[in-house]
Amino acid sequence: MPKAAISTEVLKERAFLVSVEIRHEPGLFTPKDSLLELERLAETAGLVVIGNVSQRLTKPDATTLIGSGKVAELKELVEEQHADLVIFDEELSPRHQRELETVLGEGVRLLDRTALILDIFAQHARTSEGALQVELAQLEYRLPRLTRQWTHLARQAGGGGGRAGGVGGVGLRGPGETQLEVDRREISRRVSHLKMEIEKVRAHRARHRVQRKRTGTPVVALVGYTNAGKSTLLRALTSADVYIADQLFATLDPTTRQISLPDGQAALITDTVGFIQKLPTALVAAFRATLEEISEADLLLHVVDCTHANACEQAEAVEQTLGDLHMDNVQSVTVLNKIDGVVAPKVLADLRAVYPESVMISALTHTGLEALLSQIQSSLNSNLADVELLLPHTAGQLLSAFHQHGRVRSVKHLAKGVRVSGQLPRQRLSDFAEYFVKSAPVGQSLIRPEED
Ligand SMILES: Nc1nc2c(ncn2[C@@H]2O[C@H](COP(=O)(O)OP(=O)(O)OP(=O)(O)O)[C@@H](O)[C@H]2O)c(=O)[nH]1
Ligand SMILES: [Mg+2]
Repeated sequence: MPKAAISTEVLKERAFLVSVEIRHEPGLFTPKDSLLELERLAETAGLVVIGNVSQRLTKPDATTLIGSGKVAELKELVEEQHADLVIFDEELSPRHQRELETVLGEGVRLLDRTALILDIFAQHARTSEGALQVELAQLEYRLPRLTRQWTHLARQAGGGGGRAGGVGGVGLRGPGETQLEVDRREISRRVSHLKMEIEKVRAHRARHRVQRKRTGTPVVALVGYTNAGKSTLLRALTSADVYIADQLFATLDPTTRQISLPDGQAALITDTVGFIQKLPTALVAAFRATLEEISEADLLLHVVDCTHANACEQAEAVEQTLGDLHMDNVQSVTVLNKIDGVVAPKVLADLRAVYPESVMISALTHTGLEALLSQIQSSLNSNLADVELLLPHTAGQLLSAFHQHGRVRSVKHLAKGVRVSGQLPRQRLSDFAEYFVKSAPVGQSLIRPEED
């Protein structure tokens, strides 16, 4: 029905994009590639992109970011092309936001990349946990940017679904300064409430993880750039009915399923939110409850879409985000996905040079999955060291940590302490160094065990 298709397109809001390049602060992506990504983000949010402008600067303008001449040009273009929104690829400070809104006038809404991503998150959050986290991130982002002109993209666009999509209901479009003050107080109260709720979810998840760890089942987490194929890989390995889509940030909430490794051992595999360049770490950290699933994993599978022209930059952005979140000490296997697609030989060669140990697969056609499972098994096994400890009775938390991070083989309660044998991940050995009975480097076994 072409008629219906045309009318939906007409109903879509029209977005004009602005790319800013600061000469001495080169990003991971070229401004052009970053702009292409912003266009995909805008489309994912349900907008139609009608044009763009770029600005190259030595340093950002304190008032309008792009300078008054460029702002005038932008205003003209926006009026000419009847844009409903202007979206900047760079983060706008609260001051930039205020000044630019004043110049652009009431009929045009102004967003930056972060606000756009938050809107997509709000549309895609499907669980109450996801919705809570998105709402908190949105409010924290908006609080310093609260202005009279502010309106919510999803609400304007006529829906935006989900509980988080409805957070505009706190009365952000106040008529004047007094109303703004009321709104600010209300939002601060809501932020405190959300933090408390998220803390409850986090504690619940932590308890659940401890229980899971007690069974000794290792956890493998899928990480990677958005749209890399993480959910497709989870489905290929477990037949889980997860949502897969050729759009950015299709997955927001973690899903965990069990897999069987070639030696019969079971492992749990978790799919979660993807990463993207230029996303402020503070914002990623708002997904704390979700991200803890990754930080507590025994192994990360870093999924890379090797058909993407920016595959190397995307992989680098993921590594950087993992570093910022202090998760780079968890061992990881790089998985080059989509090898059934058109892979540029140079991109593949570059990726292989950086990640020589990578495994090549196609999650779609199930190519290379057996090799991947063997790699998961050997990585999990090689990372564990056999240990025997004598923990003093006072070191209850170390015993819990052993249960949580390692595999406990036996526990014996003796007069002098608790004798535990099992396996620990190598990166955690130093936490227990004082109490080694076996497998400790000479001289480190400070407590001599009582004969059993
Ligand atoms: N050709 C090809 N396409 C794939 C492959 N794996 C995934 N895709 C496609 O890539 C797109 C994204 O897949 P998802 O599994 O949703 O990606 P994701 O990493 O979970 O993405 P987000 O949840 O949005 O971060 C979908 O259109 C998939 O069909 C593959 O091996 N080959
Ligand atoms: Mg996904």
